[in-house]
Parts: sequence; structure tokens; C-alpha cells
Amino acid sequence: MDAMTMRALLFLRDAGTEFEDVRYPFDDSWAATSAWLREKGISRTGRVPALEYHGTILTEHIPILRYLAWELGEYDGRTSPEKYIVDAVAGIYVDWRAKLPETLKKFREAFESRPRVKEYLHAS
Ligand SMILES: N[C@@H](CCC(=O)N[C@@H](CS)C(=O)NCC(=O)O)C(=O)O
Repeated sequence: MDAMTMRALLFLRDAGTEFEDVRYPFDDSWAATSAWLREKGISRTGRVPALEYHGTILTEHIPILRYLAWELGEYDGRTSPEKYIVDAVAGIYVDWRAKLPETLKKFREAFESRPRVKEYLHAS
């Protein structure tokens, strides 16, 4: 399961909300599945996570979490300063998440360029 879907599922579990967990294989069949999800109106973007909540289709994991927080009356701040903190942390997370692939790529390159790792990788 991808990390974005995991966050939405953890949120639903923590909130004690009952839900049906439907998963799709992320393999060669994904392009057809994604088109089918769009066609059926299950996901507007053809991406996951997608949540149907009381008849409303929600995509984009952070807006899904915000929507659930508003609906449940939990997890969001109560005052403007509290709401600001929740939003600021979400903004920092979104920025961090956007840079993650690049960060992981750099980390992998640095790791794989270490002499012993290089030697191990090129053995056999
Ligand atoms: N901005 C979206 C991104 C969702 C996303 O990229 N989901 C991936 C799984 S982690 C996906 O559906 N990838 C398949 C695709 O892009 O066709 C969000 O925050 O929920």
C-alpha cells in the first residue's frame, strides 16, 4: 500500500470510523484500473487514495484528512491560532513530501557511491 493511502487509513482507524478498504494492484493493470476508477467516478484524478464519504468522492490525501477533520469535529484546531498550527504543520509536510523523491534519489546515489557498497554491488 502506498504511504498516502496509509495516512488516510490510519486517520480513519484512529477516528473509529467504519470503512470499506478496497485495494487495487499497482502493476501492469494499473493504467486500466486508473481509467476505470475515473470512469466510475470513484476517483476524479484516477489516483489513490480516493474516499467516498457519505456519497461525496474525495481525492488528494491532505484535503481528504482536512475534510474528515471538519466532518468529525476532531483533529483540527478550535481557535484561530490552533487552526494556524495545524495548517502550518500540514504545509511543512506537503513541502517535505514534494521533495522526498529527490531526497531519496540523492541519498541512494551517495550510498551507492561508497567504495564498499560499490564493490558489493558490482561483485558477481
Ligand atoms: N496529490 C495526490 C497524489 C496521489 C498519488 O500520486 N497517488 C499515487 C499512489 S501513492 C497514484 O495513484 N499513482 C498512480 C498514478 O499516478 O497513476 C495526493 O496527495 O493524494
